[in-house]
Amino acid sequence: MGLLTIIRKNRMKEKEMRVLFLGLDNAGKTTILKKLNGEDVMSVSPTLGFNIKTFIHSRYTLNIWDVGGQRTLRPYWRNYFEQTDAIVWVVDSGDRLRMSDCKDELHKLLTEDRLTGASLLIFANKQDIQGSLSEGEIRDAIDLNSIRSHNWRLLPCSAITGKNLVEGLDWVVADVARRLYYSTTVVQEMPSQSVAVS
Ligand SMILES: Nc1nc2c(ncn2[C@@H]2O[C@H](COP(=O)(O)OP(=O)(O)OP(=O)(O)O)[C@@H](O)[C@H]2O)c(=O)[nH]1
Ligand SMILES: [Mg+2]
Repeated sequence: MGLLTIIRKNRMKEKEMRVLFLGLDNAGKTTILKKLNGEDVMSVSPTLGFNIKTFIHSRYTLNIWDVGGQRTLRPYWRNYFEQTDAIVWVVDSGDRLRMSDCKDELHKLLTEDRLTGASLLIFANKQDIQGSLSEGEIRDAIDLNSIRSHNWRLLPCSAITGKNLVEGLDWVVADVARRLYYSTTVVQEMPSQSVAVS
């Protein structure tokens, strides 16, 4: 059995994914995770460092890193990039004034080598607020159509009502699993290829 096949088999057994929640401060990252975890969403305060949450979702273990988004904390985001399988970029859809800042931070993030290949889910959060930007407006405002470097998906959501939060995790798990795990099956079914790469 080739070395690559052994490594892939071990990853399959672990079925772990590392997910990084990022976005400007006040976007709703911590509130989304609390809602997903069934916690009280009314007692959230700004994250000054990071929180780690572990979810079991569709038989995968998601290790989720929720990092504070205040401007002074953003230089520290890079400390969390290593081995990231997916980025969840959370947008405050009601914060029209900072949409340009949000776009710049996202596109800067996507140039990071260590995030190459990571799946990218964009949560257009706070859809429950009247007058918030729609899905299409967010797509344009943060220039999602120009992204070629990452497999991405945009979902409108609300951390307060819970709309689309589980659907977002479903997409993350499916996209990462397709890349990390399902391709393994193909390699294992084709012995000549696994011999070639070992
Ligand atoms: N109406 C509404 N308010 C929300 C929603 N999500 C979050 N909030 C509110 O937005 C504020 C900021 O939420 P947080 O979850 O602390 O935001 P964050 O992205 O973790 O912020 P940092 O930790 O500073 O990076 C809180 O007052 C939340 O109650 C939402 O979907 N709808
Ligand atoms: Mg937070």
